Amino acid sequence: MDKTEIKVMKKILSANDKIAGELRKDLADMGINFINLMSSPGSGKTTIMERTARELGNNICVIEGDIQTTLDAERVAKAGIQTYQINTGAFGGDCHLESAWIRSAIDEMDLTGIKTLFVENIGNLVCPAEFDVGAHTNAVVLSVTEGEDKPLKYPLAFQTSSLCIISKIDLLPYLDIKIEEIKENIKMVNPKMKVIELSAKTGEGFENWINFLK
Ligand SMILES: Nc1nc2c(ncn2[C@@H]2O[C@H](COP(=O)(O)OP(=O)(O)O)[C@@H](O)[C@H]2O)c(=O)[nH]1
Ligand SMILES: [Mg+2]
Repeated sequence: MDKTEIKVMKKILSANDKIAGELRKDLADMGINFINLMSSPGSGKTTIMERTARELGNNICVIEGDIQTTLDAERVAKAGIQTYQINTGAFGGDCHLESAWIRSAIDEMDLTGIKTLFVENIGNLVCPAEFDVGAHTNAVVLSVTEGEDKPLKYPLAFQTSSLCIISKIDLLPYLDIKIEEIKENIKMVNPKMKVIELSAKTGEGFENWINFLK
């Protein structure tokens, strides 16, 4: 019984990985950089997307992943860029996005002139890290309100990412959190991680993210 379950899971993941690999190559051939943002709910992904859209304009587009609602897509669309919402509620409420769904989404989008495609993955620090969506860069967002220990508790999201955005740094004066300890914990699970500290609210440090994208 156990063996059958493992076999099925492997099959799903290998099918996902195959499509992810093709997607990564196809987008690179089209000159499009694909960045997958992962984090727990509320760490500031959509706010980062809104500010990025206002700063970089319409050569970027966003696929929003949520179990329910088009709220995030509506927010980012208001910032003036093409958005597409994937809701997993209709097909079982999955807590992650898969590469085949990204493929279907981009087939319906107009990628003319697009330089960067973002995916805002479903808010959750566990499942999205298990599924390769075909991105060239996985980025994990960790807000300063979440605690120093999260990289240690949810290592996979940090190990499958090459960039960590430490967000909401404008809140540091009001918190007891030690940002150096967050960074030490990030380095402990992923010594190669690039770290950018920013506030999408005040714009502090945001230029480092924009420079990274350019
Ligand atoms: N103080 C502060 N609040 C922020 C910042 N970024 C996002 N927020 C707030 O945090 C909440 C969740 O942000 P949202 O972008 O929806 O997070 P998401 O669930 O990761 O997409 C909202 O109330 C935002 O206004 C920030 O840099 N500083
Ligand atoms: Mg969001």
